[in-house]
Amino acid sequence: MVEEAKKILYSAVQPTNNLTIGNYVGAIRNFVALQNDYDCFFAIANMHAITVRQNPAELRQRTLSLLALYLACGINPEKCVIYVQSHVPAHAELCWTLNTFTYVGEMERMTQFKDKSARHADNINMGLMDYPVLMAADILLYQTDYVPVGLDQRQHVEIARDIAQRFNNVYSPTFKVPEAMFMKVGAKINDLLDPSKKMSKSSENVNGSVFLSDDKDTVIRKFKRAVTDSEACIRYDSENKRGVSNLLSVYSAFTGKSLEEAEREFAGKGYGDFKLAVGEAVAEKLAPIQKKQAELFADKEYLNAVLRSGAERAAKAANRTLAKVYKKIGFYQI
Ligand code: AQP
Repeated sequence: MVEEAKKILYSAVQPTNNLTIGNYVGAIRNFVALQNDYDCFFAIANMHAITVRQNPAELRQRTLSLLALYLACGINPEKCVIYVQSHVPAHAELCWTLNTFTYVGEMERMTQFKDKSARHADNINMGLMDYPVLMAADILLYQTDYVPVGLDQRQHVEIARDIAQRFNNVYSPTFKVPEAMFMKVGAKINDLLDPSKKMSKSSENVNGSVFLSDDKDTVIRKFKRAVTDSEACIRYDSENKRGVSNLLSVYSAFTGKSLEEAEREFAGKGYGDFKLAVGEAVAEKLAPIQKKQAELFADKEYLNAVLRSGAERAAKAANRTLAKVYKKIGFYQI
């Protein structure tokens, strides 16, 4: 019997700031869960990272630290291709080509561009605006079927689909048209102090975000301070009880219990006990990851070997697509 080829999955995380439990729940833990069923490419998106000014030494260090985190969380480099975006030049090359299939007006309307332009008003650079096109290049290079991301990235996957379809219509089918993949629980973890906005690495108030590097006391202190409401009832209602619903999502994501199970567990209990239980569940899960990440981070030789092999495997797949594109658009080849 001929074995059916696995579908292709692509995702990336930027090595910027300190990663939050939002990045873990919305992205990384899903990578681990999906790696057995798909052919996976997981990138460390350092080219996206420089759309906001970075300290070079920190960017280098965070690149390796994110790799160590991927591995510590359980992403297996034997099963998945793990690599650094700038190690595969095809990303920049395809991005340039796709720029000519993207309209300025579309990019100006992107929520993340508007948001980051407001936050970095002194550096509204072309890269910030072009971010979605580079992301389209990332995804389309690998003939990706699914892109597991948090809900904040929905618009960017949509634009990648539009660009792919536009190119395919002008020439002939060249790119697979990808689909975003969102998890039922945790596709958007919100800020603990302002649950109307997503938990972000770059939040102004660090107490609203729980970082993957936070120690147990810090995690528990942050959850204790989380904003709830005055109803004193632990039930999921993301419209009217944003704070409590957000905490239930975190609890569910970190314990594997469903939202209903979590509601039943805390029925009749006070917010104080609830917040403490959420904090403890998160801290318990983070401790072994932090330990493993520190061990891996110390082994540069191993990390470099993973990246060398990842870059080679990624480039092979990416260059196949790029060659097709260059042929179709009429670039003379020797
Ligand atoms: N709060 C979140 N809930 C669920 N998923 C989330 N993701 C991010 N925040 C949440 C998902 O994590 C992946 C990587 O995202 P990223 O590297 O773009 O990081 P970010 O946290 O979105 O970055 P910020 O906050 O905008 O910080 P800076 O300023 O450092 O770039 C994606 O799949 C994302 O959906």
